[in-house]
Amino acid sequence: FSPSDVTVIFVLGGPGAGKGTQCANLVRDYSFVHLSAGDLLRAEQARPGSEFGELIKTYIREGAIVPMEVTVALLENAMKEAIATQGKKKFLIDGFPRQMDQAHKFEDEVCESAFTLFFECPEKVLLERLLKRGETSGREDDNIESIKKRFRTFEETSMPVVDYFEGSGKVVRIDSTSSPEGVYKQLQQEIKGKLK
Ligand code: UP5
Ligand code: MG
Repeated sequence: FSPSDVTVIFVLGGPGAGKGTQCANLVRDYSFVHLSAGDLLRAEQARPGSEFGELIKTYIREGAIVPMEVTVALLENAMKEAIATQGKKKFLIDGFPRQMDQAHKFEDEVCESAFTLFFECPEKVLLERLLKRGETSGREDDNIESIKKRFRTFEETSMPVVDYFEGSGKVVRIDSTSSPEGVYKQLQQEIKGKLK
């Protein structure tokens, strides 16, 4: 596909900030395709015969960032498939890019982002949410050891990506501490006028 044909919005925020929850709202009310890099990695990990299964599992449990070639290929394939099967061209790319080199690779080789939605929330709140979800999620990284590592990776490696886009005035910040409904109201206010 041609980069000029598609719109990409990056969705970033700490672990448990509500990226997936709010993307689901946007998909319901606007014509977006939601692609969560984490969900794509988990699906690839579970796919029988995947050569990356073990590697992905280890990285996710350690809260580390999977080598970007794997993630960018999964995202690009999913974009191509959505365009081919649904004719949709507006993408919410959730949980990516979470390292500077990924941001450059994606914007150089796939498509430049229109802007980044950034969900801000204190770690204390995130921890509560993730531990609660961990009771039922079955996610290998919803345990206290993995959560602490995810927080560190987010602060050290992913926040610089947010700062970078902030530098070019391309970040929409949303406080995601309140209820899911409250956050969504604020989100809709902030992006009014930004959506074609
Ligand atoms: N919840 C949501 N909003 C709430 C609110 N306002 N009030 C109260 N509760 C709220 O929400 C998390 C939980 O909180 C849910 O139970 C929800 O009901 C509740 P969710 O919407 O799932 O938050 P989200 O930000 O999507 O949290 P998630 O856990 O998915 O974030 P992560 O960034 O940690 O996970 P992700 O799946 O993106 O990545 C997982 C791992 O994959 C990474 O750690 C990494 O190892 C790997 N990865 C890569 O290597 N490369 C990538 O590019 C992407 C991922
Ligand atoms: Mg998520």
